[in-house]
Amino acid sequence: MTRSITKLLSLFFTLGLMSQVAMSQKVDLNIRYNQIGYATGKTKLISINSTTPIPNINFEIKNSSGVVVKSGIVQPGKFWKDANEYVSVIDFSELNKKDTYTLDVSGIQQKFIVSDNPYNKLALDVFKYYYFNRASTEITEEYGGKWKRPSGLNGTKVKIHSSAASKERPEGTVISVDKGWFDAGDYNMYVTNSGISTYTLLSAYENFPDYYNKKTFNIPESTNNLPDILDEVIWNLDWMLAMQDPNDGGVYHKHTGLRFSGVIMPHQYDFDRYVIKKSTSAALNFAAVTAVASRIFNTFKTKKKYAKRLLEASKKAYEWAKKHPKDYFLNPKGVRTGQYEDDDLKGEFQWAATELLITTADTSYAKDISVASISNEVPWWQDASALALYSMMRYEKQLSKQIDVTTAKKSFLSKAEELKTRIFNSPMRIAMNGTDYVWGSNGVAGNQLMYVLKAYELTKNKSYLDAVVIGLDYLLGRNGVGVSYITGQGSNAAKHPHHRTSEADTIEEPVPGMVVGGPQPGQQDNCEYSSKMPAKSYSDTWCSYASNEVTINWNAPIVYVVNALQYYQTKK
Ligand code: 9MR
Ligand code: 9MR
Repeated sequence: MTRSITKLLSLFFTLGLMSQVAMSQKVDLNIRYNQIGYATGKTKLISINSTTPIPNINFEIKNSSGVVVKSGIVQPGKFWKDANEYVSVIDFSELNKKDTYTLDVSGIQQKFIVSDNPYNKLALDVFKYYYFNRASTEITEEYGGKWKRPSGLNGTKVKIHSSAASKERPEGTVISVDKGWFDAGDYNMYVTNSGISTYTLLSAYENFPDYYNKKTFNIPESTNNLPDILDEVIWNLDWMLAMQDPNDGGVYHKHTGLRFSGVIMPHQYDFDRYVIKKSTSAALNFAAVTAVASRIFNTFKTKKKYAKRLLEASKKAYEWAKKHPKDYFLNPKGVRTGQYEDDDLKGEFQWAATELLITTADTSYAKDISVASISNEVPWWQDASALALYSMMRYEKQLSKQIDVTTAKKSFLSKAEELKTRIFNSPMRIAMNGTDYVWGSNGVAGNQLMYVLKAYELTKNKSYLDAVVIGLDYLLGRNGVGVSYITGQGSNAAKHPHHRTSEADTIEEPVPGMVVGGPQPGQQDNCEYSSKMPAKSYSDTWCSYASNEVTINWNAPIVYVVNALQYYQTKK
């Protein structure tokens, strides 16, 4: 090397250093991390996010005694288009001593936790959400702590709405429709959304019976001889059963007032309540869930009768749907509560037929199944298709003579692989991407993780489990806004969910364990947001029902995933 080049290089180097110092002072750096803590023995990531390219700067991690246990250079970030941010990821997987550590990046510090089982409280709280949202019962201090409240929405005097009138049940007929979980921040109940939510909890039990047989969640039924998760599900199943018209097997789409109530506690609710219009979507969701429930309860001596009743109800609802394949729901005039509309029910037909085939072994249901036509997209309330694939994978052997499980497996694994690849390779190391930021995007995030977890259950390929562990960080703070999207979990968790009870009670903290809707650029509520970017379009305000409501369907996959992670983490 000639002298002049050396000189030139050293000049560049000095200038480079100077500009680095200048930049690190200007650059806004945000540390995004999992606020409940990282599990020993698992991959651990923190992201450094910035609106401008990230310069090469030093970082160090100290343990609780102040000893530096890791240091290095924050790599130049990759661009994350959904947030319009640059992201640099620090991988500290090798730190496996449980402790509280401090990360220091250019003078910005953040404490974080590594522990053997970070999932314990989270697993309990996300499940308990269902108990807190029970209708027709008091929440007592013993089970609800400071969120105790009087009973509300006792459903013994519900009217048949004009849209639901029949010869046997004319308009205004009073029926009893008790129990159930409130759908969300509102006090209404919808069979379609109960479909995927209740299935997900049942599926959690079906796939992890050893874990749930021993797991208590401190609910009023905890001392009986059924696993708590099934007791909780019964609370909603009893309501679903009441939503079926015994005369023809059709299922009312929803049980609501005519409009949304004000910000009140359940016991203050005083609108008239109705069952509204039967729909094909309600019948199919109902048929699928009751078929799954029937085969599970049939394994308990004390629940055989219940199992039989569920199966009969399931078959009747399915027959009704076949006779009324296109009774799509839209709000009748004068009804302004949630709609849960769906005019493409191919997936729901396949799902219901699959569950009935598994439960009854009656091959006539196999004739209604065409595996190649089942979409493998991540499921949500409007497209349950992949739930059929999940159940096919669970009963792969039993079904192999009746349907094309090989195709189902290929399709299922190809989607799981795609999601896993996104988690490992995207700038932010998450599965969320582009159009995933919809109303309820955190429900998408949860269902993506559940999908990948199911691939682990099927294949026992550890990379799927690793991906789920990393991906869960997203909901707990390693995301576009640095907020933990689950109430009560982490130092900067959502505090003002669109949840009537939490807003109307006089308790400062919201009910814990609720997954809020999450960022989405639609901003249909016209509230104040600090960004329009899809991954940052989130407002932690009561006002924001489009990004900060909670529902049974967004919590369910998180119940599934977190309890499964706890199972694998503590399994000997
Ligand atoms: O509170 C309602 C919430 O539970 C629903 O999910 C949401 C969308 O249907 O609607 C909310 O109610 C809002 C209504 O639609 C418009 N006026 C403001 C209401 C919230 O305060
Ligand atoms: O989760 C639903 C979302 O996919 C829709 O875009 C949105 C508007 O139709 O409605 C959401 O469901 C709400 C339901 O209608 C009423 N209860 C609260 C639900 C969550 O916001």
